[in-house]
Amino acid sequence: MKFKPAMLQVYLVIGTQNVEQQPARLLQVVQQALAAGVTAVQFREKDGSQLDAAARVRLGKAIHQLTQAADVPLLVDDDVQLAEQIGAEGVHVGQTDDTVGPIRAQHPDWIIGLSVHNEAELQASQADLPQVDYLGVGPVFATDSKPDAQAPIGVAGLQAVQAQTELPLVAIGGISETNVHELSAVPTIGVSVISAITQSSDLQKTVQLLKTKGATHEN
Ligand code: TZP
Ligand code: MG
Repeated sequence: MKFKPAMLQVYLVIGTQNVEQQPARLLQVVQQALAAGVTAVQFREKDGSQLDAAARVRLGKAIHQLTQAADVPLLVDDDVQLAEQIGAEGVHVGQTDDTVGPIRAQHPDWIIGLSVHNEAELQASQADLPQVDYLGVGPVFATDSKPDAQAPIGVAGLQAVQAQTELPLVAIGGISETNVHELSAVPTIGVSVISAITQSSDLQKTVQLLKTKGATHEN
């Protein structure tokens, strides 16, 4: 699937750690979020997952069936082999994960995203940038979903990274229905969320709100 910046409009990140370790609940959230209009999904199963390798592949394939039916890309956090086994559309890697060059060489048609915390990390990633489709930038706000998250960079921090790159950006970290409008100050971005969606009681409303207030991409 060819990358388009509009895929970043509302980007759901999810693993069983976000849904009380219940794969069935994860699939339900993904299905409802797709129906509500999310534009990308990332399967992010963190260390300490109760799923063994085979169970991750099974769950990943089940997620992929849902995303394919909705014509939405599925990316896998930080696990090239799992992405290959699932047949996912790509991977999202962090600063301490694999470098992007060899992944791109193996998978010319994948969508590849890279996490960047601030301008210093952007500079440190220069060699990888030509191989990446988009950058995930944050945490913008304080988050309860990532125990090892760095300090929030705020909208100003997001703006500072944005000023230094032409790559499409997706903001992440603590983005909610109540603060998403603050991001509209920064052009050409989308929003990536865990808890705003996994803890929503009205996914249709949540996704629409994130889409209209958070993202400025149309193409
Ligand atoms: N990377 C930076 S913050 C974060 C990740 C994966 C967690 C985002 O979760 P939430 O619940 O949307 O703050
Ligand atoms: Mg990682």
